[in-house]
Amino acid sequence: MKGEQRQFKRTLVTTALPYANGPVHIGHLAGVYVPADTYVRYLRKKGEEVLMIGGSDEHGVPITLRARNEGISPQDVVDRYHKMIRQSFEDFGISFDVYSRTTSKIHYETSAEFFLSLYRKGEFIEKTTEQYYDEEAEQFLADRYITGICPRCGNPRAYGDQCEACGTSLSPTELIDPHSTISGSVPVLRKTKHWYLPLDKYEIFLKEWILEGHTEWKTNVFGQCKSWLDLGLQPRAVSRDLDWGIPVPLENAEGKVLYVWFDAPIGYISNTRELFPNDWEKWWKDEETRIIHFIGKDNIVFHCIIFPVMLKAEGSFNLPDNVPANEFLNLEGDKISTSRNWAVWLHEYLEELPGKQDVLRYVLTANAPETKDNDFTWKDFQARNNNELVAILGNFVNRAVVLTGKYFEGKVPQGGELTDYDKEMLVEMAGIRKAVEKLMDTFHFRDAQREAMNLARIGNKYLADTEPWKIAKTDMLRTATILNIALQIAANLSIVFEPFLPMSMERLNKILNISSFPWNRLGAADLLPAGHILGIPELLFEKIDDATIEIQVQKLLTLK
Ligand code: B3M
Ligand code: ZN
Repeated sequence: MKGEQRQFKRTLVTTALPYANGPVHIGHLAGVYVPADTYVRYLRKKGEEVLMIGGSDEHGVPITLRARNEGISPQDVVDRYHKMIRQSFEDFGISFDVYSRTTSKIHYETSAEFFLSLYRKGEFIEKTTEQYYDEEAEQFLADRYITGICPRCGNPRAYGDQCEACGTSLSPTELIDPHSTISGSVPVLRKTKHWYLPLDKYEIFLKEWILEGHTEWKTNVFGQCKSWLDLGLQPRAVSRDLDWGIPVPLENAEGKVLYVWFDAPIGYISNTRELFPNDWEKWWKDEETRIIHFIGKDNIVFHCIIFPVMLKAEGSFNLPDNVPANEFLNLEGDKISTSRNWAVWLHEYLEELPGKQDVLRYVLTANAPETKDNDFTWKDFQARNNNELVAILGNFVNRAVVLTGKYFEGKVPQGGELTDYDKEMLVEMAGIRKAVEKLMDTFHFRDAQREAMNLARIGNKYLADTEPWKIAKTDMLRTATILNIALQIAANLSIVFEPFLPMSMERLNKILNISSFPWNRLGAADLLPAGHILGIPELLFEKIDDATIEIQVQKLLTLK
């Protein structure tokens, strides 16, 4: 499929499954869930068949680490955070069709079946290697459970997989003077058998599929894939010696579980199955379905290389059509970090700035790390709220509705003849649909939202230029024409902003006394018929003052 655009009948959107080892923060929203939700709402509004899959990733070492630190079971940890994460997403209007979890029964079954299907095809290599074992705790040690001195920089607390001081990725045997974090003892090397997925066998296929077949992928994604492929791929273990995870479904595999990155992407499939037990396959196997994975940049290799190899090896699944991964969002100039508590947590945001979900959605899209890392600052948050949402969008809509109340008793007036300026205005409005679609279809949500705001900006300028409050003194027909146009613009804004600001646009629809229009009406100058009675005017957004922002800034400063 080189170069040509394929036509698809339906779209499956998956969103990275967050680890249930902590709550979610603005970095999660900005990188994955806001763009995915915006995209899905846009497709739904266009009347397309689309499914949005989410869920919590409940396996892996970070969860067992937290459980150990808190003296509770891994199940307790994931129960707590799964609930919290799901609630935060719901609060921010992330409109999953299913949000499930990787400890579900159907996920255990689906993952085991998937593993067995590859196993029976002879896709795995079985290999015995030496790994660190804690003789006191009587268990093999995951890389994160081993600390020692970094061979590069001498940091005494480097982990078996990475030194966080100098950023080097390590393997546990490189650590000087290694210790187990479980018992503190010095680990010994012991033989252990694991199953490996031979990624190298798929190198030629991957090169053709990505480097030739998907040149349209975002450059940050394409570039990362290319450098992995240029370096050459090695077989990867898909099992671990751990007591938390999905047991390897084979005889003589006691104490072995599937590697979290093997089972987690299968979670997308399990959750589709959970939603449509009988009809799930059309979302994964029908060639008229396209799959889009929304993820952050640290997950690119898993979604563009490893999971596709798993799907390809299994043989009956579609491969992703696109993986619009984002870069990272920083906070006030520093990397967001769960362990240092350097984050804006969604549940805290909602407590402290109640009702302002759409403001955050707006700011995160306006500042989305689409092509490079970006920074969230509270000052910018305030400025975008006050200068854009309040001063442009909210102000325009309010003026149009209030003036109509004042001069035409809240009824859409019948306009008269159009001036050249009116006509120009309407032509500009008619052009917005194509412009926004082009950006949305290529995952440029930041520019798409800017284009939407531009319509409000044009509307404001139109009112400022035509000054209906002055004209009303002498020419009611001209006033009617101007306000009719302004109200049509307001109704158009409710369409174009709905994917971005769903809660506020629901309120705008109430103010305009309309139910939401389908996407293909965007650009029309006859959305509101003359005589239509508007609802009660109300401010869409309110100013955020310096004191409110100062509280947030101070809260972060105490963490420094
Ligand atoms: N839980 C990693 C992460 O949250 C991982 C994503 C899984 S997606 C299948 O970054
Ligand atoms: Zn180091």
